[in-house]
Amino acid sequence: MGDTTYRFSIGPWNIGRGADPFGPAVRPQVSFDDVLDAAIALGFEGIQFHDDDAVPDLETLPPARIMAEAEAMKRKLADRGLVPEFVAPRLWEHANGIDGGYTSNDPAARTWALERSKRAVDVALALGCELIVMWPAREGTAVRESKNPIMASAQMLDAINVILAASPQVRIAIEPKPNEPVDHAFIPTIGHALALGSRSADPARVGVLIESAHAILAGLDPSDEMGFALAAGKLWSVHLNDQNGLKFDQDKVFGAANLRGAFNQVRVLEQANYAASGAFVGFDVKAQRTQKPEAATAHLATSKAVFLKLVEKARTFPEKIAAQCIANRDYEALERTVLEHLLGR
Ligand code: 3MF
Ligand code: MG
Repeated sequence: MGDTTYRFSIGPWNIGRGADPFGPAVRPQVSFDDVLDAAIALGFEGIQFHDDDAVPDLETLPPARIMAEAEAMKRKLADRGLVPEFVAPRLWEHANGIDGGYTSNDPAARTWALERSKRAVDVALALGCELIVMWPAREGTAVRESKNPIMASAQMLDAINVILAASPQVRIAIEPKPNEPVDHAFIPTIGHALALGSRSADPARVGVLIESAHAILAGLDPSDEMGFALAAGKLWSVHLNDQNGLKFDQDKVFGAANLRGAFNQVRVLEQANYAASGAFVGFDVKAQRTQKPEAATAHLATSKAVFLKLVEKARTFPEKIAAQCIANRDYEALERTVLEHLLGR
């Protein structure tokens, strides 16, 4: 079992304004500097960026300005003792990415997506960070016949290779999600992501970021998805959160829907000594819409507190008793051992 200390990270989108598809924002915008202050206050060391979180308006700025702003952001983090964890090209909010980026049916949009991704690499390197997160948000279909999945898979592979070619330093963590905003996404699971990475120009530089809720939405167990990636040495970041079954992406507090499922995610991270790898633990959690502005970071504090409690639960798990149960093929006894341990008998 691991005995090292975890490093935690957040993204500015985790302190949101409470907008949902049925109603507008209900809280004032929290400035980026206030996000950094909140990160420090909550004990989060890593900052996750979309490319345009690091350099707002990067679509309209000349390359030299983009670099200057990214370098200024690097200094801003360093001054506060923070580090950049990753940069994700945000293709899904721009008008050009309306039908996806890399797999858009519009060739001009595909070119734009590749160019924007190369720019995200420049931003990452100027920030002093080498990890690019690829969340293929709109790379998929609402109308199944609208795209050719064979071609789309080749386009996703090309995109990975373009990013790898942009710099020998850069590594890619693919963050798969099976649906939302699209109906069917082209890289729905960790298996798809790792298979695609293994066919890339440099498989050693392609890994994954696992979001708990995304695995649940795919009908999979997040801890098994993590185990699969860990066994391959490919789990380079996590977005821990929770999800109440097959609904819209809820981004609930870690452990809020399934505490035992959360325990098993922490346990597999402990079993692999994830903390010692230096990779971050991020929480892709959303403040509830009802949350008042002054308490709009409570979901992050709770997620971290639950995580640390579950680390204790993993480290004090009665391994010998569990091993006996397994040796006796007495899984009912194992079930009870687990439940009693979690309940704090
Ligand atoms: C998707 C992600 C993010 C953000 C998303 C929110 C890297 O699960 O993790 O992108 O959550 O962009 O808008
Ligand atoms: Mg996420």
